[in-house]
Parts: sequence; structure tokens; C-alpha cells
Amino acid sequence: MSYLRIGLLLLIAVWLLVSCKEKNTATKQTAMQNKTWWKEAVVYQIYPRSFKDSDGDGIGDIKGIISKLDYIQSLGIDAVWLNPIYESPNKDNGYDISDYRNVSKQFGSMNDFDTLLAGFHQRGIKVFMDLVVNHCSNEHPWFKEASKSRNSPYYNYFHWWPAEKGEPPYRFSIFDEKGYGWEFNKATNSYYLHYFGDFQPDLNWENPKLRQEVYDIMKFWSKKGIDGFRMDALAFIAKDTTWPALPPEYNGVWVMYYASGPHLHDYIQEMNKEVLTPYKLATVAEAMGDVPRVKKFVDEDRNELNMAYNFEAIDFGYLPNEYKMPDPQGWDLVKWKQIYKRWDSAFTEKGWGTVYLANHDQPRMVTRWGNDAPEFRELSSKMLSTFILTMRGTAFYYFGDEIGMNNIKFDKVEDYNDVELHTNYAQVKAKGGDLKRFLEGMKISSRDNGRTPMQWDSTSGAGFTLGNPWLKINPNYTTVNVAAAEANQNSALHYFRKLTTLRKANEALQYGAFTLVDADNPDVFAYTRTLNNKTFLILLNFKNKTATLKTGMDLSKGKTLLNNYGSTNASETLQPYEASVIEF
Ligand code: TEU
Repeated sequence: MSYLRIGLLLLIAVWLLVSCKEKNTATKQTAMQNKTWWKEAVVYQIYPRSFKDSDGDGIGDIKGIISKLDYIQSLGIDAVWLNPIYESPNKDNGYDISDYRNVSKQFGSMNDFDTLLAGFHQRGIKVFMDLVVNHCSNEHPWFKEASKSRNSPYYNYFHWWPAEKGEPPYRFSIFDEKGYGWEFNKATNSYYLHYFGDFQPDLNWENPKLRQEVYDIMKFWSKKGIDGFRMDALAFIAKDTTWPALPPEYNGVWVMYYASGPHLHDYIQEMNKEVLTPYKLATVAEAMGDVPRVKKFVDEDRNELNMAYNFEAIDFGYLPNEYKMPDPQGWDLVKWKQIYKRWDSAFTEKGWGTVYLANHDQPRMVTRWGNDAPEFRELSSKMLSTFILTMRGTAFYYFGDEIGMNNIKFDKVEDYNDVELHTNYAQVKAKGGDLKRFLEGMKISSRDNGRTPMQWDSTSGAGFTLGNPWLKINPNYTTVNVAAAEANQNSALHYFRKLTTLRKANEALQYGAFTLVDADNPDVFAYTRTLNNKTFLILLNFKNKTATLKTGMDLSKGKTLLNNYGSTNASETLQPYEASVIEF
């Protein structure tokens, strides 16, 4: 064969290889992008206690949410997640349920709920309910009965350690002052297990009867027509009931040990078969752990759940071995970007992630991840909203962030309501720790910062209540409120609406591949989202100073679709907290 022929054959072979590879990526893209409503959704989280009070008792309620349905629709969101609305003694604000089939009297009636659900559906908004089944309240009839006698039919609905066997093997409890997860019960002469507060006994998922009870509760709500469940503390439901001693490498990383009950995934698969598939429910779970662990919950082939929260990114920037104590050195953007990269690549083909920067367990996003100084509050909150709505993964957006609500930063421990805060305060106090330092840290990280009432207008009570609010209202409500934001065309609120519209109109922002740009840039979080022939470049300056980056792209070819400074010129120099969405 002549050299010419060999050369020609080689050329053809290379051409064939390249075109096949291109085809492969194309098929891969469509394969990874089987479309579903919940992958495209922006989910707006409503903390009912703090959203809108209709009867003047200082506590938000269902009728209050109903009165704001048109506002919620106007945001352009696709679904809502309601924090627990069930009957509860409210020691952990609804995460201690005493009746799974009734609405809390504080919030209204079942009729109100039915009206609310219909109101959402009429507006094309889907509804996620909170499912809290790792534990119930100690005032739930199951526990009340179980704790009377070992012969109670409900005794095995919970985990017990008989006192005649001595001290139970150590387990940690997050809302217990001593951090001890077993509580002695005299009537049964045994200890019951509680990973959270002693008022939140853990349910025994190893008991098939209990599992059936849970599925029945889920069916009860599903028959009403809800669209999905947000699953609380789901990683912890299964336990190793041989109660092995915690290994030396445990080192306080309880999620990695407790999240691994041997039958965890069997139970979730059973739940999927019994309820999730038949009722076509979407699911998002608190499935704590590292990426490989989390993947197991949402890998489509495993028939378990749809989405999981990214705890790694949200817990970033705290001092090791101290609960939610912000690192005085700040947090490292380059490392944070790598977390998102890792989580994104875990879900390119199977499974699906979520993107969020706040919820009821977190402080306000603008204080924690942006800058709530008056000159930067709106700018940085627009920048963070841009991040949440242009990343790959279902967007979970916390009520009030659309107007840039920020942390209230209580000075006194008495101002706090949260069981978590009071537990940790008591622990620091018992150890003779620095309480002043603790309270300073909590101004940044504590959960109550995210739970202060919604600021609707500048009237007394912020348009939230005519009564005495259950938690203090941020005094800046006189200027930071929905009414003021509606009146100002440049507000974070109007910007958020532009973002939801932009995301909806562009599949590339929903399904497009995510690639970091200038990954090592210490100030700017930049990335592209690409699908077929469309690319979006997103530039986000996370710092309070001018920053530059290298995109390696010809920005003159791009069109700026959205910019929080109103600029239309794409540039590699960004103003403090500048955000740009550029289309190519
Ligand atoms: O949170 C689960 C959880 O594991 C908590 O540790 C959470 O990460 C912590 O609150 C962060 O500060 C869920 C709910 O979201 C939370 O509100 C409840 O208090 C908790 O379960 C118990 O039900």
C-alpha cells in the first residue's frame, strides 16, 4: 500500500472516530436530560409560621398564605415546599409531630389546607409537603402508649434499651444539652432513642408495622393531590439495632455513621414501590453524607428518590469541632467552587442535585454568603439569586430572599426561640465557654435569623401581623419590604422575576452542562451552561471589591441578558458583587 493510501485511510479513520464521539456526546446529553418537571423547577420554600398571619395571633397561618397566592404566583416559581403544618407541640416548630393527619390549630383547618392546595394548583404551582418520619413528638399517641408499658402494641414503634442491660451504647443527640441520645423512661424501665431532642423519639423503621403506618400517612396526603415530599432527616431512619460501639474513627461525624443503617435503602425502595411510584410523587431528601452516599439515594436505576440537598456546600466555612462557628478568616471561594463542581459531576448522568443557599435551618443567604451592609445588600442578594437560578440542579429558594431580607442578629439569648440555639448555648455555658463569642457567631449562623417574619410593608407588624409576632421582626422592615420592592423597578424582587423568566425560557439553564471558568480565581465564581448550540456564561463577583477574571472567551460576541448593575457590556472586570448572565 502506498503511503498516500495509508494516509487517506488514516484520515478517514480519524474523521469517523471524531464524528462518532460527537454523536456519543449528543446522545449522552439527551440521555442525561430526560425531562421532568421537578428538574426544571424553581421551588419556593414557605415557612408557614413566618409568612403571613391572618388572625392576629402573631403566628403565620394557612389563610395568610392563601391571601398571598397571587404574590407567590407573580414570582414565576413552579412549586412550593411548605414546612410542617401538622399538629405539634412546636418545641421544634412542627418538626415534632403529634398528629400526622391533622393541620395544626395554630395554622388553621383541613378545609383551609384543601383551599390552599387548590389555590396553588389553579395557579399552576406544585406543592411539596414536609415528611418528618425519623421521629415524632413524645406527645404523639403512639409514644404516649408505648411509654406506658413494654406490652403496649406501640412499644416496638420506637427504639428501646432495657435498663436491666445496663447503660445503653453511646449515641449522639443534636438537641440534647448533654449530647446524649438515650432518655430513661421509668414506666418501662428502659431508655428510648432520640437523635434530636428528647421530645422527638426516633421511630423504629425496623418494624414493618411502623413502616406501613408511615406509608399510610403518605397515601393520605397523596390522595389529596399533593405533588411531592421533602423528606426530613431521611438518612437517619434506619438503625443498626445490634447497637455496635461507635468506631474510633467516628470522631463526631455522626451523619456518616448514623446514616448507614443496614436496611436504609431497602426501606426507601419499599416506600417507592408502595407510595412514590403509584402516586407519581417528586421527592427531595435530607440525605446527608458524602457524594457517593448521596448518589445512592437518587440514582434513577435504584428506584428510590429524585433529589438530595447538598449539605457540604451549605456547611462550609465554619471552624472545625465547633457548632456553626464562622471561621474568622472567612470562607474560601476556590474551595467552595470545587464542592459544587464535585456535586455537579456526580449527577451528570444519573440522579439530580439541588441548589440552595438558605432554608429554615440556615441564616439569611445575603448575610452568610453575600454582604448585608446597606450599600451591598441588594446588589449581593441579586448576585446570589443569579447563582441559585443559573446553576445546574433544581433551585430551592427561601421566602424573603427575593427582597434581600438579612439576619436580625439578636444580641440577647432570650430573643432566640430555636431549640438548637438554646441547646448549644447551654452546652457552651456548662463548659464555662465564652458565651459572648458564641452569641457573636450566632449572629451569622443561627437558624432564627432565617425565621423572622416576612416583611410585607412598612406598617407596624410589617404587614405580617396585627398582633405580637412569635419572633421579633427585623427592624429594617420599614425600608426592606415587599411593597417598597414592588414600587422600585430596580429592586431585588423585580430582578428575581427576571431570573425566573430567563430560566424558564432557556433549556440550557435547566439542563445544560456546567463547566467552571477560571476555576482558581479567588474572587469570581464563573461558569458556562451549555446545551446543543447555546452557551450561557455566568459571572459572579463574590467580593466587596472590583475583581477581574480570564474567561478565555470573546466577550464581544456575547449578549448580556441580565446584570445586577444594569450594565449591557460584558466585561472581564466586575464591580463589587456584580452578576452577569451572558448568552453566546
Ligand atoms: O434537620 C435535620 C438535621 O439533621 C439538622 O441537623 C439540620 O441539619 C440542622 O438543623 C442544621 O442546623 C431537620 C429540619 O430541617 C430541622 O428544622 C429540624 O430541627 C430537624 O430535622 C429535626 O426534625
